[in-house]
Formats: sequence, structure tokens, C-alpha cells
Amino acid sequence: MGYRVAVVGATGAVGREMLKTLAERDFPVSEVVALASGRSVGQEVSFGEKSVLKVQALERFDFKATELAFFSPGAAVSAVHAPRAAAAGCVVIDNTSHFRMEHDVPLVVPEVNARHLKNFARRNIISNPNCSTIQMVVALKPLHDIARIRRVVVSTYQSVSGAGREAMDELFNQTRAMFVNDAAVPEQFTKPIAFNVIPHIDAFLDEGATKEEWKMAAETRKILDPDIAVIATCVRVPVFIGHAEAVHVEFEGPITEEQAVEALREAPGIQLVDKREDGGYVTPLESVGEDAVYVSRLRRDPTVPHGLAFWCVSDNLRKGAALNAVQIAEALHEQRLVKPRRG
Ligand code: 11C
Repeated sequence: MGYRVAVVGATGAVGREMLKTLAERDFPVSEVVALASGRSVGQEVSFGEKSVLKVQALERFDFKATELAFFSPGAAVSAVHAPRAAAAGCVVIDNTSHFRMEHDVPLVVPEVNARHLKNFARRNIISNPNCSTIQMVVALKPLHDIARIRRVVVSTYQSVSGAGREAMDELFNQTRAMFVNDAAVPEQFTKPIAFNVIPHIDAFLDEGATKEEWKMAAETRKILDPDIAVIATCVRVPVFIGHAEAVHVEFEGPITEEQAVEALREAPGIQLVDKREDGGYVTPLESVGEDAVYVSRLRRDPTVPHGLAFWCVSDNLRKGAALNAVQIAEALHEQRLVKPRRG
């Protein structure tokens, strides 16, 4: 017996990764339906090695007989169709930013706050956090358990896949254009992304931060602890997949490097790769297709009384999106918060 599952936004970079992850992890499904809007309807997408699914129209789809839906279209599409699916009795795991900060919608990273899942039933919607938040809170949680975190200063190095498939094409085309002396006008980004870095992800807010930077702070507080102060600078870099972050953490009390190493080694979802020698750290390229959040370059921050600094890297399409969503579904299943319908 398994669940009837829908993947919304099935032709996007995250949608495809969700189908791949569901198949790889043998999530118990009886049927998988691929949904999207517009030109994507009628296209084919793979589910596992053997199945090909024809994409159906989201607008006309009746969610009544579907028990779980993974949403990864734009936030505006989720705003309309996630509540429609939830009202039909389908449990929605939404990867967009639309519902994340609503008080009755759990925002969950299973390694950190699986306990928040039990509150999903009022809305039937669970939000998947932003990719850059997910990898950071997975790494922060075991440290917060030792010595409470007071403040985090983080700079991100985010791959273009965070902005979708067209953004990946833009990096590819601009890179090629440079070599053949051609001009490729930026469309997805405000400035050329090939051979460049851009300190701007998502919209600017009134106080000068971008929405991506605001999300890292607000989501960390909702997931981990409302008292943690976070200041982020989010930067797009010419990397296809894999986000990296330089994280500086100030604690309320003492924490030694040894304690941190031990906690990170034992924490779920983390791989500590930190040899303090040439190449003894993980880069985004090495994280592609992997489940882990990699932590490297762990060291004391001598500029504050109790501080640590580290580097963390993860596949933003996988733990940053698809894998985290599927882990939420697995946790719902394990905790018997959802059950497959009979018949
Ligand atoms: C990026 N982190 O790299 C973004 C993508 O709120 O889910 C995910 C945006 C979000 O552009």
C-alpha cells in the first residue's frame, strides 16, 4: 500500500529532483502524478529509471484522491493551488516562500524541528524552508544544543540553480558567449553572472536587505530559536548547483572546538570534512547529488568571547529543496500523521 502523490511544478529543476528523490528513497507510493501549468502540460518527466509521466494541467486537477502533494511552482501559483489541494484533504508540502511565516503552517527541517510537524493539520500545509536556510540550520542545531547561539553572521555563495532552469541556461550561454566573443544580455540576473558574483538575491526590502537575506534570519528564528539574531549577505556565484556559506556564530556561553567537532560528527544530516590541509574541505561541485550538509573549516572566532566560524556546503536542489520535502513526508508517515487511504 502506498500514497497517491502529486508533484506540482514537475518540469522545474526542483520538481524533477523531487521525482528523482521520491523514486530513489522508495517512498511508499501507489501512484505519482506530475502537474504543471502552461507550456509544460503534455511534456514528459522521469520518475525513477523506468517510469515516464505525462505532465497534467494543475488548474484542472482535482486533489480529492491525492494524499500528499509536493509543490514547487512559483509562490503565486502555490498561493492559489496549495490551499485548494489542502481543502480537498491533500497534505501539501510547499517549497515556495508563500506560507512559511504563517503561524499555523509548520516550517520544518526534520533534523532540527520534526516536532513542529504535529501542528500541520489546521491548514494541511507544511512549508519547506529556503535552501540557504536549510543547510545553515542543520549545521547550527547541534552547536545550539551545546551553548545557546546569540548571533549569526553569514555570507552565502549561492548557485544559479536556486533561481531555476532558465538561470542555469543563462550561466551556460554567457560563459560560452565569452569564449566565442559573442554578447549574451542578462535576463534572469541584473548583471552578467559568468565570471562574476552578484550581491543580490530576490527583491530589495525597505531597509536595504534583500528578501533572501531577510528569509535566512526570519526562517532560522522560526525553525531553531526566536532569540537568535542573524545578519546575512546573500551572493549569487557562477556555480550551477551547490550553495556554500561562510558562517560566524556567537554563543552565549563557552564552547570548545572539540565539543563542536564531536557534536557535528554525531549530528544527523551532517558530514564533517575538515582536514586543515590543501583540499581538506568540501566545495559546491563535490556536494552535487549528495544528501549531506558538509561542514569544513571549523575554527574558533577570536573576535568575540564565545565564537566559532565554519564553512558549509550542500546541494541546494537536494537537501535544500527536494530531499528536505521528501524527508518531511517520511517523517509524517513514520509518525503516522498521514496514512495512505485504502481502496
Ligand atoms: C536562490 N534560495 O538561491 C533561492 C531559491 O525562497 O524558496 C529558493 C527561494 C525560496 O535563489
